[in-house]
Amino acid sequence: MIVNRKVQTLDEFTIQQLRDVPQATGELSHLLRNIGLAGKRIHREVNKAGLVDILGDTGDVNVQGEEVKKLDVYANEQMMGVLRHGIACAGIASEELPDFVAFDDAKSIQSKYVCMFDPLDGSSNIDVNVSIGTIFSVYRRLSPIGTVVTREDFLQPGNRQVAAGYIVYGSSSMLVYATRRGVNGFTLDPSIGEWTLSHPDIKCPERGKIYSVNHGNFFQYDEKVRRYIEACQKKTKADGGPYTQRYIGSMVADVHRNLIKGGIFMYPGTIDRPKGKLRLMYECNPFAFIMQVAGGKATDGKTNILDIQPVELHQRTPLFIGSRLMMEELEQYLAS
Ligand code: AHM
Ligand code: MG
Repeated sequence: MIVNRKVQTLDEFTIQQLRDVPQATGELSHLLRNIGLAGKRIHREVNKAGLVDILGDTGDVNVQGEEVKKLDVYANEQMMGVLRHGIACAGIASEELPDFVAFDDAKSIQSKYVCMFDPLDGSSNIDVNVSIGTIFSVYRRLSPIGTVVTREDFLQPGNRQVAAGYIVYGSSSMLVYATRRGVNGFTLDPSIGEWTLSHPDIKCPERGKIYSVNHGNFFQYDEKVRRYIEACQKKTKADGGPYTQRYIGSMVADVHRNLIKGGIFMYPGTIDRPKGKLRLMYECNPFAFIMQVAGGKATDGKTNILDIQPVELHQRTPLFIGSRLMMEELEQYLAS
Protein backbone atom coordinates (compact mmCIF):
# COMPACT_ATOMS: atom_id res chain seq x y z
CA MET A 1 0.00 0.00 0.00
CA ILE A 2 1.39 3.44 -0.85
CA VAL A 3 0.68 5.94 1.88
CA ASN A 4 0.55 9.48 0.63
CA ARG A 5 2.23 11.38 3.42
CA LYS A 6 2.56 15.10 3.32
CA VAL A 7 4.56 15.38 6.52
CA GLN A 8 7.43 13.38 7.91
CA THR A 9 8.27 13.09 11.58
CA LEU A 10 11.84 13.36 12.85
CA ASP A 11 12.00 9.59 13.31
CA GLU A 12 10.66 8.90 9.84
CA PHE A 13 13.10 11.38 8.37
CA THR A 14 16.20 9.96 10.08
CA ILE A 15 15.14 6.41 9.18
CA GLN A 16 14.69 7.51 5.58
CA GLN A 17 18.22 8.96 5.66
CA LEU A 18 19.47 5.62 7.00
CA ARG A 19 18.05 3.83 3.98
CA ASP A 20 20.14 6.08 1.75
CA VAL A 21 23.41 5.34 3.59
CA PRO A 22 23.91 1.57 3.58
CA GLN A 23 26.87 1.60 6.03
CA ALA A 24 24.97 3.61 8.67
CA THR A 25 24.26 1.80 11.93
CA GLY A 26 21.33 3.89 13.13
CA GLU A 27 23.19 5.16 16.19
CA LEU A 28 22.97 8.80 15.14
CA SER A 29 19.21 8.46 14.50
CA HIS A 30 18.88 6.97 17.95
CA LEU A 31 20.80 9.84 19.48
CA LEU A 32 18.72 12.47 17.67
CA ARG A 33 15.56 10.73 18.75
CA ASN A 34 16.73 10.90 22.37
CA ILE A 35 17.57 14.58 22.09
CA GLY A 36 14.17 15.15 20.46
CA LEU A 37 12.54 13.50 23.48
CA ALA A 38 14.46 15.66 25.94
CA GLY A 39 13.48 18.67 23.82
CA LYS A 40 9.77 17.81 24.09
CA ARG A 41 10.02 17.56 27.86
CA ILE A 42 11.89 20.86 28.11
CA HIS A 43 9.32 22.44 25.77
CA ARG A 44 6.56 21.32 28.11
CA GLU A 45 8.24 22.83 31.16
CA VAL A 46 9.14 26.06 29.33
CA ASN A 47 5.53 26.40 28.26
CA LYS A 48 4.17 26.14 31.75
CA ALA A 49 6.96 28.14 33.34
CA GLY A 50 4.65 31.06 33.95
CA LEU A 51 1.99 28.86 35.52
CA VAL A 52 3.87 26.79 38.00
CA ASP A 53 6.48 27.95 40.36
CA ILE A 54 9.33 26.38 38.47
CA LEU A 55 11.34 29.54 38.23
CA GLY A 56 12.26 29.58 41.89
CA ASP A 57 15.72 28.90 43.16
CA THR A 58 16.93 25.34 43.11
CA GLY A 59 15.97 23.64 46.31
CA ASP A 60 12.70 25.52 46.84
CA VAL A 61 9.59 23.50 47.49
CA ASN A 62 6.50 24.10 45.36
CA VAL A 63 2.85 23.93 46.39
CA GLN A 64 2.69 20.19 45.76
CA GLY A 65 5.59 19.77 48.14
CA GLU A 66 7.90 18.76 45.28
CA GLU A 67 11.35 20.17 45.04
CA VAL A 68 11.38 22.99 42.52
CA LYS A 69 14.07 22.92 39.91
CA LYS A 70 15.25 25.84 37.90
CA LEU A 71 14.55 25.31 34.23
CA ASP A 72 18.21 25.20 33.29
CA VAL A 73 18.89 22.51 35.88
CA TYR A 74 15.84 20.60 34.66
CA ALA A 75 16.98 20.89 31.01
CA ASN A 76 20.45 19.65 31.90
CA GLU A 77 19.06 16.63 33.70
CA GLN A 78 16.78 15.77 30.80
CA MET A 79 19.55 15.97 28.22
CA MET A 80 21.90 13.94 30.38
CA GLY A 81 19.22 11.43 31.25
CA VAL A 82 18.19 10.56 27.69
CA LEU A 83 21.80 10.28 26.55
CA ARG A 84 22.92 8.23 29.53
CA HIS A 85 20.04 5.79 29.17
CA GLY A 86 20.26 5.56 25.41
CA ILE A 87 22.62 3.25 23.54
CA ALA A 88 24.46 5.70 21.29
CA CYS A 89 26.39 8.05 23.56
CA ALA A 90 29.58 7.27 25.46
CA GLY A 91 29.77 10.55 27.37
CA ILE A 92 28.69 14.16 27.54
CA ALA A 93 29.95 17.61 28.33
CA SER A 94 27.51 20.34 29.30
CA GLU A 95 27.78 24.08 29.78
CA GLU A 96 26.11 23.49 33.15
CA LEU A 97 28.71 21.03 34.46
CA PRO A 98 32.29 21.70 35.51
CA ASP A 99 33.71 18.68 33.69
CA PHE A 100 32.74 16.04 31.14
CA VAL A 101 30.87 12.93 32.26
CA ALA A 102 31.96 9.52 30.95
CA PHE A 103 29.17 6.92 30.88
CA ASP A 104 30.95 3.82 32.13
CA ASP A 105 28.24 1.15 31.90
CA ALA A 106 28.80 -1.83 29.60
CA LYS A 107 26.46 -0.54 26.87
CA SER A 108 27.64 3.08 26.80
CA ILE A 109 31.33 2.25 26.44
CA GLN A 110 30.42 0.44 23.22
CA SER A 111 28.96 3.65 21.76
CA LYS A 112 30.87 5.64 19.19
CA TYR A 113 29.59 9.15 19.87
CA VAL A 114 30.08 11.85 22.48
CA CYS A 115 27.70 14.76 22.80
CA MET A 116 28.18 18.33 24.01
CA PHE A 117 25.34 20.68 24.83
CA ASP A 118 24.13 23.92 26.32
CA PRO A 119 20.89 22.63 27.85
CA LEU A 120 19.13 25.99 28.09
CA ASP A 121 20.71 28.96 26.41
CA GLY A 122 19.48 32.51 26.88
CA SER A 123 19.14 32.25 30.64
CA SER A 124 18.44 35.95 31.09
CA ASN A 125 15.26 35.49 29.01
CA ILE A 126 13.80 32.50 30.88
CA ASP A 127 11.54 34.40 33.24
CA VAL A 128 10.31 37.03 30.79
CA ASN A 129 8.64 34.80 28.20
CA VAL A 130 11.23 35.31 25.48
CA SER A 131 12.52 32.49 23.26
CA ILE A 132 15.29 30.32 24.68
CA GLY A 133 16.91 27.18 23.35
CA THR A 134 18.98 24.01 23.64
CA ILE A 135 22.15 23.62 21.55
CA PHE A 136 23.96 20.32 20.91
CA SER A 137 26.81 18.85 18.96
CA VAL A 138 27.90 15.29 18.26
CA TYR A 139 31.43 13.99 17.68
CA ARG A 140 32.80 10.56 16.91
CA ARG A 141 35.00 9.54 19.85
CA LEU A 142 38.75 9.17 19.31
CA SER A 143 39.36 6.61 22.08
CA PRO A 144 38.80 2.93 21.24
CA ILE A 145 35.25 1.56 21.43
CA GLY A 146 34.87 -0.53 24.56
CA THR A 147 36.83 1.88 26.77
CA VAL A 148 35.69 4.82 28.87
CA VAL A 149 35.88 8.16 27.01
CA THR A 150 38.61 10.68 27.84
CA ARG A 151 39.03 14.47 27.63
CA GLU A 152 40.54 14.17 24.14
CA ASP A 153 37.25 12.78 22.83
CA PHE A 154 35.67 16.15 23.68
CA LEU A 155 38.51 18.52 22.80
CA GLN A 156 38.08 18.15 19.04
CA PRO A 157 37.84 21.06 16.60
CA GLY A 158 34.37 21.86 15.30
CA ASN A 159 35.22 20.58 11.82
CA ARG A 160 35.09 17.06 13.30
CA GLN A 161 31.42 17.37 14.22
CA VAL A 162 29.22 14.59 12.86
CA ALA A 163 26.04 16.51 13.58
CA ALA A 164 24.92 19.64 15.38
CA GLY A 165 21.59 21.19 16.13
CA TYR A 166 19.42 23.30 18.34
CA ILE A 167 15.91 23.48 19.67
CA VAL A 168 14.26 26.87 19.94
CA TYR A 169 11.37 27.17 22.39
CA GLY A 170 9.42 30.03 20.89
CA SER A 171 6.06 30.94 19.43
CA SER A 172 6.27 27.38 18.24
CA SER A 173 9.13 25.08 19.12
CA MET A 174 11.53 23.91 16.44
CA LEU A 175 14.32 21.38 16.28
CA VAL A 176 16.91 22.09 13.59
CA TYR A 177 19.83 19.76 12.97
CA ALA A 178 22.64 19.50 10.47
CA THR A 179 24.80 16.68 9.20
CA ARG A 180 27.21 17.12 6.31
CA ARG A 181 24.30 16.18 4.05
CA GLY A 182 22.17 19.20 4.93
CA VAL A 183 20.23 21.20 7.50
CA ASN A 184 16.61 20.32 8.24
CA GLY A 185 14.08 21.92 10.55
CA PHE A 186 11.20 20.23 12.40
CA THR A 187 8.36 22.02 14.14
CA LEU A 188 6.74 20.43 17.17
CA ASP A 189 3.16 19.48 16.38
CA PRO A 190 1.65 19.52 19.88
CA SER A 191 -1.44 17.61 18.73
CA ILE A 192 0.63 14.47 18.10
CA GLY A 193 3.70 15.37 20.15
CA GLU A 194 6.03 14.87 17.20
CA TRP A 195 8.76 16.93 15.56
CA THR A 196 7.46 17.35 12.03
CA LEU A 197 9.57 18.27 9.01
CA SER A 198 8.64 21.88 8.23
CA HIS A 199 11.87 23.38 6.86
CA PRO A 200 13.58 20.83 4.58
CA ASP A 201 17.11 21.51 3.32
CA ILE A 202 17.60 24.95 4.90
CA LYS A 203 19.97 27.28 3.04
CA CYS A 204 21.03 30.59 4.56
CA PRO A 205 20.43 33.41 2.06
CA GLU A 206 23.78 34.72 0.76
CA ARG A 207 22.84 38.19 1.87
CA GLY A 208 20.29 39.58 4.31
CA LYS A 209 19.36 42.89 5.88
CA ILE A 210 19.62 41.99 9.55
CA TYR A 211 22.58 42.65 11.82
CA SER A 212 22.49 41.44 15.41
CA VAL A 213 24.82 42.72 18.07
CA ASN A 214 24.63 44.07 21.61
CA HIS A 215 24.85 47.82 21.01
CA GLY A 216 25.20 48.43 24.73
CA ASN A 217 28.78 47.18 24.39
CA PHE A 218 29.57 49.35 21.35
CA PHE A 219 32.34 51.40 22.96
CA GLN A 220 33.90 48.21 24.32
CA TYR A 221 34.45 46.77 20.85
CA ASP A 222 37.59 46.96 18.79
CA GLU A 223 37.72 49.90 16.38
CA LYS A 224 37.41 47.66 13.30
CA VAL A 225 34.26 46.06 14.67
CA ARG A 226 32.84 49.51 15.45
CA ARG A 227 33.55 50.64 11.90
CA TYR A 228 31.70 47.63 10.51
CA ILE A 229 28.70 48.29 12.79
CA GLU A 230 28.64 51.90 11.64
CA ALA A 231 28.75 50.72 8.03
CA CYS A 232 25.69 48.56 8.78
CA GLN A 233 23.90 51.65 10.11
CA LYS A 234 24.79 53.67 7.02
CA LYS A 235 23.63 51.12 4.43
CA THR A 236 21.30 52.48 1.80
CA LYS A 237 19.29 50.89 -0.94
CA ALA A 238 22.22 51.37 -3.30
CA ASP A 239 24.48 49.04 -1.29
CA GLY A 240 22.03 46.37 -0.21
CA GLY A 241 20.43 48.26 2.70
CA PRO A 242 18.92 49.69 4.66
CA TYR A 243 19.79 47.15 7.33
CA THR A 244 17.68 46.48 10.37
CA GLN A 245 19.06 45.77 13.84
CA ARG A 246 17.58 42.79 15.70
CA TYR A 247 18.93 41.45 18.98
CA ILE A 248 16.94 39.18 21.26
CA GLY A 249 19.79 38.21 23.58
CA SER A 250 19.05 34.51 23.06
CA MET A 251 21.62 33.25 20.63
CA VAL A 252 19.45 30.35 19.50
CA ALA A 253 16.63 32.67 18.50
CA ASP A 254 18.92 35.33 17.03
CA VAL A 255 20.93 32.93 14.87
CA HIS A 256 17.84 30.90 13.92
CA ARG A 257 16.16 34.02 12.56
CA ASN A 258 19.28 35.07 10.65
CA LEU A 259 19.76 31.55 9.27
CA ILE A 260 16.26 31.61 7.80
CA LYS A 261 16.07 35.26 6.74
CA GLY A 262 19.72 36.04 6.06
CA GLY A 263 21.79 38.25 8.33
CA ILE A 264 24.83 38.50 10.54
CA PHE A 265 25.15 37.87 14.28
CA MET A 266 28.12 39.13 16.29
CA TYR A 267 29.37 38.63 19.81
CA PRO A 268 32.78 40.31 19.60
CA GLY A 269 35.39 40.51 22.33
CA THR A 270 35.15 43.55 24.60
CA ILE A 271 37.71 45.48 26.65
CA ASP A 272 36.52 43.65 29.77
CA ARG A 273 36.17 40.28 28.06
CA PRO A 274 38.59 40.02 25.12
CA LYS A 275 37.26 36.55 24.26
CA GLY A 276 33.63 37.62 24.37
CA LYS A 277 30.99 35.67 26.22
CA LEU A 278 30.02 32.70 24.11
CA ARG A 279 31.44 29.22 24.58
CA LEU A 280 33.29 27.57 21.74
CA MET A 281 32.16 24.00 22.43
CA TYR A 282 28.53 24.50 23.43
CA GLU A 283 27.42 27.55 21.43
CA CYS A 284 29.82 28.59 18.66
CA ASN A 285 30.91 25.26 17.16
CA PRO A 286 27.42 23.81 16.72
CA PHE A 287 26.10 27.01 15.12
CA ALA A 288 29.22 27.38 12.96
CA PHE A 289 28.71 23.83 11.66
CA ILE A 290 25.01 24.40 10.95
CA MET A 291 25.71 27.73 9.27
CA GLN A 292 28.50 26.33 7.13
CA VAL A 293 26.39 23.40 5.92
CA ALA A 294 23.64 25.93 5.12
CA GLY A 295 26.08 27.98 3.00
CA GLY A 296 27.07 30.66 5.53
CA LYS A 297 30.25 31.29 7.50
CA ALA A 298 31.51 31.73 11.06
CA THR A 299 34.76 33.19 12.38
CA ASP A 300 36.32 34.51 15.56
CA GLY A 301 37.58 37.48 13.54
CA LYS A 302 40.68 35.71 12.27
CA THR A 303 40.07 31.98 12.13
CA ASN A 304 37.16 29.89 10.93
CA ILE A 305 35.43 28.85 14.16
CA LEU A 306 35.45 25.22 13.03
CA ASP A 307 39.26 25.19 12.73
CA ILE A 308 39.98 26.33 16.29
CA GLN A 309 41.72 23.60 18.28
CA PRO A 310 40.07 23.72 21.72
CA VAL A 311 42.29 23.57 24.78
CA GLU A 312 39.59 23.50 27.44
CA LEU A 313 35.94 22.53 27.56
CA HIS A 314 34.56 25.86 28.67
CA GLN A 315 36.69 28.23 26.61
CA ARG A 316 35.11 31.33 25.14
CA THR A 317 35.60 32.89 21.74
CA PRO A 318 34.46 36.02 19.90
CA LEU A 319 31.91 35.04 17.25
CA PHE A 320 30.81 36.49 13.91
CA ILE A 321 28.36 34.28 12.03
CA GLY A 322 25.92 34.58 9.17
CA SER A 323 25.22 34.99 5.48
CA ARG A 324 28.23 34.38 3.26
CA LEU A 325 28.44 37.73 1.46
CA MET A 326 27.78 39.74 4.63
CA MET A 327 30.52 37.78 6.37
CA GLU A 328 32.93 38.47 3.52
CA GLU A 329 32.24 42.19 3.83
CA LEU A 330 32.81 42.03 7.58
CA GLU A 331 36.09 40.19 7.00
CA GLN A 332 37.30 43.05 4.81
CA TYR A 333 36.70 45.48 7.68
CA LEU A 334 38.43 43.20 10.18
CA ALA A 335 41.44 42.74 7.89
CA SER A 336 41.80 46.44 7.04
P1 AHM B 1 23.79 32.15 28.75
O1 AHM B 1 24.51 30.88 28.40
O2 AHM B 1 24.07 32.63 30.15
O3 AHM B 1 22.34 32.08 28.45
O4 AHM B 1 24.44 33.31 27.84
C1 AHM B 1 24.44 33.17 26.45
C2 AHM B 1 23.55 34.20 25.85
C3 AHM B 1 23.35 34.01 24.36
O5 AHM B 1 22.20 33.26 24.10
C4 AHM B 1 23.20 35.41 23.88
O6 AHM B 1 23.56 35.55 22.53
C5 AHM B 1 24.10 36.18 24.78
O7 AHM B 1 24.17 35.45 25.97
C6 AHM B 1 23.59 37.56 25.06
O8 AHM B 1 24.50 38.20 25.89
P2 AHM B 1 24.41 39.79 26.20
O9 AHM B 1 23.25 39.97 27.10
O10 AHM B 1 25.71 40.11 26.84
O11 AHM B 1 24.25 40.50 24.88
MG1 MG C 1 24.56 29.51 26.87
